[in-house]
Amino acid sequence: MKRRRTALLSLTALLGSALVGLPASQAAADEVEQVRNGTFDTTTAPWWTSSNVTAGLSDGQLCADVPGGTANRWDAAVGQNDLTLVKGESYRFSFTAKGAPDGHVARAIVGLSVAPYDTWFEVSPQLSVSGNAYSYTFTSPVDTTQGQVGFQLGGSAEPFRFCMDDVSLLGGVPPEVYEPDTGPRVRVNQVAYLPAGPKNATLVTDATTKLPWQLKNAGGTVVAHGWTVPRGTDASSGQNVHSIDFGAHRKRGTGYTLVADGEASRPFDIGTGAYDRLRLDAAKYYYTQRSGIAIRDDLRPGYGRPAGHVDVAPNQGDGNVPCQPGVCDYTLDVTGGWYDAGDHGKYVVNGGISTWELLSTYERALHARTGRPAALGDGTLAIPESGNKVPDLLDEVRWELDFLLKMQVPDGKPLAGMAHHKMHDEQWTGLPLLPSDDPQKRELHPPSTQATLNLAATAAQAARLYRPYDKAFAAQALAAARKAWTAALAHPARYADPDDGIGGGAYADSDATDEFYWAAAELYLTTGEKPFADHVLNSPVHTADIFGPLGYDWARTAAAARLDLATVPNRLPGRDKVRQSVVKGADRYLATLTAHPYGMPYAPADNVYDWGSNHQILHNAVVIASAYDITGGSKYRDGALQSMDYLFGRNALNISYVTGYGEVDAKNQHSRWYARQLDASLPNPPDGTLAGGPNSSIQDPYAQSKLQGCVGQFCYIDDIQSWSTNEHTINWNSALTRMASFVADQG
Ligand code: 9MR
Repeated sequence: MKRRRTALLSLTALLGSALVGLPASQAAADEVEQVRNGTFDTTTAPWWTSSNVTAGLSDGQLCADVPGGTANRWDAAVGQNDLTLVKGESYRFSFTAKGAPDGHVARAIVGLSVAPYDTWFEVSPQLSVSGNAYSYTFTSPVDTTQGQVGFQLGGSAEPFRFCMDDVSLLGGVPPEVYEPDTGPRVRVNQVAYLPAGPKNATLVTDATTKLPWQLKNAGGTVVAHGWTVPRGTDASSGQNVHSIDFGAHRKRGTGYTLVADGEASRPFDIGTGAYDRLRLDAAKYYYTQRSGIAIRDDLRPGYGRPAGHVDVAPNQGDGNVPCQPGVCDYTLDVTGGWYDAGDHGKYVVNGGISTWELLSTYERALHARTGRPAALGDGTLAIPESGNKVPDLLDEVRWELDFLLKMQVPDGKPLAGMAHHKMHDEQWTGLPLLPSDDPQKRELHPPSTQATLNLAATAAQAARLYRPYDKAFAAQALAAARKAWTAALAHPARYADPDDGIGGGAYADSDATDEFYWAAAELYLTTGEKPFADHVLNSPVHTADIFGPLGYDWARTAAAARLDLATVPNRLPGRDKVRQSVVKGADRYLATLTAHPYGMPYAPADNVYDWGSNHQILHNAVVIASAYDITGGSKYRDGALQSMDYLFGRNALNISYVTGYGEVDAKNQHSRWYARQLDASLPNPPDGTLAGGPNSSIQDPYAQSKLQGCVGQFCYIDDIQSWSTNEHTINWNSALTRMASFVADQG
């Protein structure tokens, strides 16, 4: 309704720009309205609707009747085409919107009006009857005259009425300066320091000379004091920082604060209880990720939900899944397994590393000096299988292993014995969407060498660990592993297509030598057979320097082999060298940690934080922890413990990246069903869910709208729309489970 000025340049804007010190050229850019008739005073033209939507004027707004029963957001829409956007220019996208009844979602996008319909900015606010005003700033990644503003309204079972007004796309606005609220400048592990462990903190300050610090107990009494150590400018944050070491104070307690430079830290504990709880919570994450089974509310209060993908409409089910067109002529029952992340896809590659890491958590407990297998034993995780006399962690992982085995190409079919790379929806779905509400067709994607070797490695590892509990399953797993190994040798270079990223992630990897090494190592550890030992010994990966700054992950799996060869008892010739290589890797990560003013074993080249950096930090910590398991050297134990501080708040954003832990925690992780930020009737992720963390490449539009130009640690935002910095996944929580278990064992 309201009239807008175009080419607006107000005095306050000028003054404001002068105040924040923008260059004159930027301050003087004209703000130009791109949307035509966003105010709906006399007509709805030139706005279009999809054919199933009826729109008209109502009280100077555009109102649309949206049908129920469509599958995707874009199945019902209102929009305007032929908008011009200029690459690198910032736009303010604003509108008011209402929806009746309450609770429906509009996906508001700015994108390309023709195929491939790229989206440059999107938000999915939940609408209310009373209405809200929305305003966002983003920077266009392209030059185009075929831009579109769209309001996608489909995907609802029920019809609803949508009204909008004052739709504007204003070009030439100053890029938004997003200022995260980082709280007190004294940064601590907000969860807990172990009484006998290291205790370090970081102070953000302008001071360049040492400052006094005080440790106060919950009653405010000073119980320790000392001096900070100036550390200069920290590359990972761009901040001038000091470090504080208060490790000499060992008294247990809650509600401690650390005071320096006139600021008091967020409160923290000195104790062990939090890590006993975290070990369980991090592993309990997997039950609520299960596909193919109803989640029981009595076991996870607030998280009960119907079974997903069990052939009940609107699901198309996972019981009878065809391949993508032209890929195969059979269907497979691939029910079960864990959903990968905030999406409903199931991927063998990523399932593989996650399975390995959870099994390794269990296997470490069997062999390490501080290991306690009972801590994740029967009855610890509150899962349906608790009480069956099998360790709960093995029961949980079995849910995924059974799925991985189902992904193997059946005998008699082309590529028999290989594993399909992944299975997921044909198209990406919107948020929120419970697994049981996903209407998309599910498809198997081509088999790959990497998926096949992930299956071989994890099934071989499973064979040795489940043998005491289920001989038949152990034998089945080993047979599947051998078959997969043989198939991979016959097809050593069938890689997943890096462009196969519609409806699910690509998980592409163009090097399988590390997966061959890993599968051979697991087969050797389980069978002791010479051909597998020979493959390990002849692999160039066996002697390669594999503990680089980035750390291992789903695509770089050599460390899985090296760590297991070093820590699981075996008679591999030259095993001492293998153990030394792990200790050498740990020494390097310790050196990184010691040099880092935030005390973490992660300093990627050019300060480029990787997708899921939080788990890379944990993985580097796993190498340090393994060096402790190998040598018993206390510096490795302390380094592994200190690595956790960053994740729990000793960081530039002063946030704990684990839901439910720390005074300020990440809790809006990108997820289709823990989507409380979009729908108040849904939960946040369960306690113990790790957020991906800072990602310098900020691939999602929401992060791009807020974090452009961010430095390292700042490339993160706790918003459900930020899938590139704030998702949760099975392969990140496995790293958390692995380290939480190590830390709990040191208490
Ligand atoms: O974690 C994955 C990251 O390493 C890749 O670079 C990225 C792009 O392929 O995909 C990430 O994994 C996502 C997957 O593709 C789909 N499910 C959610 C995963 C976590 O964001």
